[in-house]
Amino acid sequence: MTQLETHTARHIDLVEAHSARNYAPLPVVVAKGEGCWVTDVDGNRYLDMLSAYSALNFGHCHPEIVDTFARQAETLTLTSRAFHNDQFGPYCEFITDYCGMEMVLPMNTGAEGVETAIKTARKWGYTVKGVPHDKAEIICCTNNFHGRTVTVISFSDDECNEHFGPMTPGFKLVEYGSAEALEQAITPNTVAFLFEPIQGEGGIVLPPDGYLARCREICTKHNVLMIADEIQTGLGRTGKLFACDHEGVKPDMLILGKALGGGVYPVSAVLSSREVMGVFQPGDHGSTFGGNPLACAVAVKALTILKRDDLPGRAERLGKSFMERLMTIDSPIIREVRGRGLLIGIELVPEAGGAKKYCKKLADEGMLCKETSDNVIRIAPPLIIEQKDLDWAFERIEKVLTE
Ligand code: PXG
Repeated sequence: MTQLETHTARHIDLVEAHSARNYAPLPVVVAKGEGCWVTDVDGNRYLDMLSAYSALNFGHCHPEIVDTFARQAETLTLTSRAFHNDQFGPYCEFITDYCGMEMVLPMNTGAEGVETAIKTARKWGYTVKGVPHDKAEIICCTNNFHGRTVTVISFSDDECNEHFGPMTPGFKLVEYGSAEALEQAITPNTVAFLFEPIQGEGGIVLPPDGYLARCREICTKHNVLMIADEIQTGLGRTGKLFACDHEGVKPDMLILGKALGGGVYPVSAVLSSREVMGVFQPGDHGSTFGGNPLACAVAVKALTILKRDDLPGRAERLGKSFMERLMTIDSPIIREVRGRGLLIGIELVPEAGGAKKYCKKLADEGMLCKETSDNVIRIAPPLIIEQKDLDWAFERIEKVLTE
C-alpha cells in the first residue's frame, strides 16, 4: 500500500471503529470541494455528479453563499424563537413571495419539514375541515421516500424499516402514478395527499404525464390538501423552479430542504396559505434552530442566486442534451435512461449485478455518483456544472457501461 492510500484507509478505519453502520459509503474520503469538483485526502480529484442528493445545487463552497454565511456567523448565529432576530422577518417575506405562498414555517432538515407538514394537515383537518378527533388520514404513495423519522417511515413500504415499529397510524398507501387509486382511497377523514413529483430515492421514477394535474383536481374536489415534497426535486433540479411547475400545478403545501441551505447549512421550510398555516398557535410546534439568522441569511442568498443565474433553465438545457446523449450509449446492460432536468437515472438490467458496482468503477475513473433502488445509477450534478465537465463525465459513463 502506498503512503497516499493509507490516508484514505486510516479515515475509513476510524469510521468503521466508531460510527454506527447506518451507511455504506464508497471508499472516498473527501477533504475539499470547489464548484463541481472535490479532492480526497490523498489528493485525488473527482467530479461530483451526486451533489449530496441535490443539496449542492450551487456546487461546493459557492463563494457568495460562503461569504454570506461567514458574515452572518460573525454577526449573529442564533437567538432561538424565544426572541425575534433581524434576518427572520425579511426571510419570511422573501421566501413566501418567491414560492407564491402566504406563510412559512421554518425547520432544519427535510424529515422535520415532512413532520411539520403532517402536523399542519392534521390540525387543519380537525379545526377547519371538521374531521373527528384522531381520525385524520393522510394518503401517501407506494415506493415513497420522505425521510427517516418514526412517523415518516410509518408510511414507507421500504423493507429496511421493518424493525422500527410500532409505527404511527393514520396513513394509507396508494400506487404512485395512479390518480384513480388516489381518488378511490379518499374518505371523509382524508386530510392530505403527500407525494414526490418525481420519486428520487425510489429510483428516479417519473409519474405518467398529467398525473400531477389530475391529482390536483381530485384534491380540490374532495377538500384534501395536496402536499408536494419538493425537498429533492425543487429549486431548479428538474429544469423548473419546482417539479410541479411542469404541469402547472400549485400544491396547497410545499416542503423544501436540501438546496435551500445553499450546500452549507441545513435549512428546510414548509410553505402554505394563511388558511392552512394559520392553524398553529404558540407552543404547537417549533424547533430550537428553525428560522435562525444563519439559516435565513444563507437561504435568501441561495434563492437569489438560483434565479439570478437561471439555474432551473440551465438544468433544463444541460439535462436535456446530457440525457439524450446517455440514450445513445449502446450497451446491453442499460435498460432505460430517464429523468428530468439534471435529475437523471440510468437503470441497468438486473443481470448487470447492481448499480453500486458501476458507481465504484466510476469513482475509480474520477466521477462520484450513487446508486438508487439497486439497479439505477443516479446522475444529479450541481446545477452550475459546465458543459465541458458533462462531456468529461459522459466519456467516463460510456466507458464504464460498455467495457
Ligand atoms: N424528502 C425527500 C423527497 C428526500 O429526498 C427527505 C425528504 C429527507 O430529508 P433529510 O434532510 O431529512 O435527509 C429526502 C432526503 C439519506 C438520504 O442519506 C436522504 C435523501 C436522499 C438520499 C439519501 O438519508 N433524501
